[in-house]
Amino acid sequence: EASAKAAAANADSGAPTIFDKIIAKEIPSTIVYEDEKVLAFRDVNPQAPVHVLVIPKLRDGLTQLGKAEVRHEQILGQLLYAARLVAEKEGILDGFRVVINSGPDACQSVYHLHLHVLGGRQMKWPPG
Ligand code: DGP
Repeated sequence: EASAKAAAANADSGAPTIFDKIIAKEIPSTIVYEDEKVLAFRDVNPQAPVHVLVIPKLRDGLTQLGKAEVRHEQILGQLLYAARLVAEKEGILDGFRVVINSGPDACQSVYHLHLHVLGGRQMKWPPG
C-alpha cells in the first residue's frame, strides 16, 4: 500500500524533517494558527475538506508520540488544546477528528510529532 511504503522509507532517524523548514518559513505553508510553542498549517495532501497539522515548534526529541517522555506532558497538552482552537477557527466544532500516527505500523511518514485535525465531512469509523 502506497502510504505504508512511503512511511517505511522514512524511519525515525532523528534527522531534521521538512517540518523544520516549514517552521523556519523556508518553505511555504498555509498557516492556520500559531503561537510561541505551536504551529498549525494545512496538510499538503488533504484527506478531508479541513486537514490541518498541529506541531510543536521545538521537536525536543518528540519524533513520534511513542517516544514521549514525562517532560513532554505540557507540550502534548498544548498541542491538543491548539487542535481545538483550530477546529473552532475552521468551523468544525460539530465534529472533527484528531489523529496521531506513531511509527511505521501507523504509516507515520514525517518524524516530527504532529496531530492531524480532520473535518468538514462525515468521518467514518473504524479508520483504516
Ligand atoms: P504522517 O503520515 O502522520 O507522518 O503525516 C505527515 C503529513 O505531512 C502527511 O499527511 C503529508 C504532510 N506533509 C508532508 N510534507 C509536507 C509539506 O511539505 N507541507 C505540508 N503542508 N504538509 C506536508
